Amino acid sequence: MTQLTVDTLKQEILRKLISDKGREVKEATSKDIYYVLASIVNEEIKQQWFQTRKNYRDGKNKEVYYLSMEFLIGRMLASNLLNCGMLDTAKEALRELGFEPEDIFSEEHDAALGNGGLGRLAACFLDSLASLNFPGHGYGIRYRYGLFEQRIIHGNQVELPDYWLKNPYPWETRNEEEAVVIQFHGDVHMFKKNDGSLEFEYRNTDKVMAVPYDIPIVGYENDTVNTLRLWSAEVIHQNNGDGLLEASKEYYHDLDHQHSIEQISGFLYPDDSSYEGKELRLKQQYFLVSSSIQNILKHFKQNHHLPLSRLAEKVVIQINDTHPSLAIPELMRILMDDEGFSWDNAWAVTTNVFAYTNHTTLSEALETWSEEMMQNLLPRIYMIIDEINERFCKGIWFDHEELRDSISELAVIAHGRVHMARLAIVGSFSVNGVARIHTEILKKKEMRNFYTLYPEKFNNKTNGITHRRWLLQANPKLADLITDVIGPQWVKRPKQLISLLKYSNDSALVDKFDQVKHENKKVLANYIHQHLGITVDERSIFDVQIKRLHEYKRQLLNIFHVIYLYNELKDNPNQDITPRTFIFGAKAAPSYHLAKEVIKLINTVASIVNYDPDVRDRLKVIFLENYNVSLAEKIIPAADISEQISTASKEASGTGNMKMMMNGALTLGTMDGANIEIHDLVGDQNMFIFGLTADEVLHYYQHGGYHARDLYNTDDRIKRVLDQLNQGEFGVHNIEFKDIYYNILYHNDPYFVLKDFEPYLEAHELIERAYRNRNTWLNMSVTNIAYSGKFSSDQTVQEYATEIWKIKKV
Ligand code: T68
Repeated sequence: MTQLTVDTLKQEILRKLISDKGREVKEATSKDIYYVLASIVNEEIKQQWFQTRKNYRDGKNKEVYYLSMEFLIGRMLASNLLNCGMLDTAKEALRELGFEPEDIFSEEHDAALGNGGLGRLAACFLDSLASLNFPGHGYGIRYRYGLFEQRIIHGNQVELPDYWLKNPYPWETRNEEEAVVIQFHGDVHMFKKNDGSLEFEYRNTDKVMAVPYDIPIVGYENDTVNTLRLWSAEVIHQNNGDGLLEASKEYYHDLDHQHSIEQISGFLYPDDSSYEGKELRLKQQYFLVSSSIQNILKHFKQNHHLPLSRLAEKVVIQINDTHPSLAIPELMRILMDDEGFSWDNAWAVTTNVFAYTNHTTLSEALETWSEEMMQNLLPRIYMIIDEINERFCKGIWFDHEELRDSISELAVIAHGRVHMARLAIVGSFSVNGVARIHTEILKKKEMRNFYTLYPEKFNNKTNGITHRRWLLQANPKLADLITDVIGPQWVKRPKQLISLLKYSNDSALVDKFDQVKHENKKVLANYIHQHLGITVDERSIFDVQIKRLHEYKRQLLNIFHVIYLYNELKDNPNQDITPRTFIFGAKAAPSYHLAKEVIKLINTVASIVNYDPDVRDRLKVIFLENYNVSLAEKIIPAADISEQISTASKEASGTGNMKMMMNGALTLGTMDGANIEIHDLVGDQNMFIFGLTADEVLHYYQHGGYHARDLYNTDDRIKRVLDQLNQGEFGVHNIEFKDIYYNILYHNDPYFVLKDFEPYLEAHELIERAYRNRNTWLNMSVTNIAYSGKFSSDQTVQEYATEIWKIKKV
């Protein structure tokens, strides 16, 4: 990219302020500056974007397409500046013009087109693909409303619509000439052709236009700019004047029709790990895959002068969870009905193109659709799935006698439902989990029959995060310090962070790490003060749990411990404890009652603890509302403790654990997900592991759980906390938290909160002791940073590229 200096950039900003906004700098708002700077960056990007597309058009490369219902990209200005090599220059220029860079960056509304880990992973992967010069692109949906905005009102979560497109979004380009038509409903007619083959015709379908909006994905200082293509649903307008009179009679009907079509890309479903069988969601899924597959095939034909039978030589499609798995029958449909392939030839192509990533073993998240709904909405797709199922079941019956009894657990269609994970496994050449333990559970438990059938398909790809956004951009002070100590090579090769180990005992040096952490904590403390009016002690331990609210993630265990600490302080007001600040950020799915109760509990505890004079600032509870990517960027650099306390076996991987480790926080966690792989690297001495193992949890489940009530009856600390909830001590009118109380005692504590309570307390005591020994603590912290390079998504994407996608760098 062209190298602008601070002065030339300033001049360019001033010039554009006048030409675009008609303003001088002294009249300019932060928003003006934001748009002007974004437009300068766009000019830098456009040339490289064009060049990258041109390179890909020469047809030499195999390309990967990442299909995902979610891309949680957050804000793009700082990240694009960073990747263009302009971030420091831009910050300096802004300051010289009298603006705080952070104020300018925060003019951008987060693009919250995702719920949590799965969507953020997709965004990190795009960043890594571009930064490693891989030809790889994302396909998703341009939801008009992203994930809801969360407000906390009297302690309760209230959801507001996230109309993120209120102001123009400077990173997108509408690309009408690439629009495609998607068909729903209708009837399928079958004809026999002269050669005996079948022809299919669709009649009376409802047609929808999919219009792509393209967002550039800028690689880090390498001139590669890939594309994230987001589809928007629109009405197909007929502007030819014919029948205008007729049409005007249908005015209201037409508006209604338009509304229902636009709803397809209207909003993101806010459930991160439970699934509701809503027809609109199924429409969204088919809308995404049909537009993407049509587009991929069009480009294949344009760029590669090869027959479609050789598609897999140039195209690989990764499907992010089962949500886009209708891409499999969609490709079959196009190959057979439009391109004249036989079933066998179409199947041979399809099963060499798709690879599927599983992100969860939670049963409530497994997608199944009613056969009836599928048949009505997508009649031809349903026929194809039915045929896939028939052939698959026959294959088992004849070739795998040992699995005959399990056929109903394997069948793609069983008991009136279409099982999307089964479809994805059968139709893909690769099935991967997202952390070692997760893949093992898939193989041994959740998908064991499929593993018997297709052992060669199964593989692990442990998740990763982009160190560019989560360290360089979010924590520039730490990044600079690291570069001072070990030189700049780690930026391109994050595994070189390991050289920090040599310095982890150098007390003068670790002091500097301490200073950086302290400054970051101050920044967060200011933010907390500004937003909640609460003063927190920046020398206290910042103990952070930020993630979606879910029972299995056990925010409840965390807040129970806080209540316990509070009780201790009330009993013993002069106790000498290390001050603690417990920081939470979490959205609950709007219909998830218990999760919302936990949010209310955290806020209620906060409202009591934070104002109790007995506590004297030794304990603070902070719930930061509207947790999203840009808030994460503020919190993570300031974390001392990273709470990763899911019920073992439940968290497929986790990625917040990696982000906080990379920023020097110590993990307090169960042996679950990627915590285990963090533990492999840093060992017991550099993290705080507690609680049941996955094997123990699974064993309990097999034997009907454990006796939660016994613990309640025998452990006074537990009894006291639970009774406080039941008796309304943390609520009003005695009724407040009975649901939580009942769920634990009457549903037998399904997530083992009480069972892990004591070990969790003990781990916290170890933390308190460790924090008092500053040098040991800092040594642990630097050790964590040193080993965190393994969790760069560059590493993960490299593994996908060589082991699954078989693609090469351009
Ligand atoms: C997460 N899954 C996993 N799902 O829970 C987490 N689900 O352990 C893992 O690290 C992460 O994926 C990345 O692999 C999700 O985030 C969803 O958001 C989701 C959304 C819609 C429907 C189901």
